[in-house]
Amino acid sequence: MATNKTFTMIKPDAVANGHMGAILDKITQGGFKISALKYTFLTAEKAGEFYAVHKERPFYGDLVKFMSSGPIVAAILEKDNAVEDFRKLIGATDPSKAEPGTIRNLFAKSIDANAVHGSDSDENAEIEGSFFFSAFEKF
Ligand code: 3AN
Repeated sequence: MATNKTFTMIKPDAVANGHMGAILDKITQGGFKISALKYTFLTAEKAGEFYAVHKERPFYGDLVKFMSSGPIVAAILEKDNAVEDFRKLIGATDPSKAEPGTIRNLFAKSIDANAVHGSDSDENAEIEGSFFFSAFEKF
């Protein structure tokens, strides 16, 4: 079976609430290999660029403000069927609708502060991973 990749961020709420280690553990226990990892920070400008696809949405301004409010963890993850399986592991965008045991069910408080990001397609996983990592940082 083909191995493929997805991209994730542990968002400022989850980092601030001390869930970084627990979330990385759920990711590795879920069968994902960590191909790249970085503890970093998005400026408002960089967050705006990352979420440019949502520019017209009413929550865009708040999303950019929130994503630049504190440090984040960025990672590229590898697994068969990575994009779909990771979205299953994190649960629905709105944590109140996320299945029990999913990362958002366990660690997220609201639809905007929802603990983690997960790419929605192979194509976006590649674009988002390359936004954060150079070829020398992917293993
Ligand atoms: P997901 O992260 O589950 O793929 P998207 O791509 O639809 O969700 O939305 C990107 C991010 O925008 C979400 N992770 C969430 O932080 C925020 N967001 C999405 N929908 C809303 C909403 N209705 N109100 C506030 N924030 C939202």
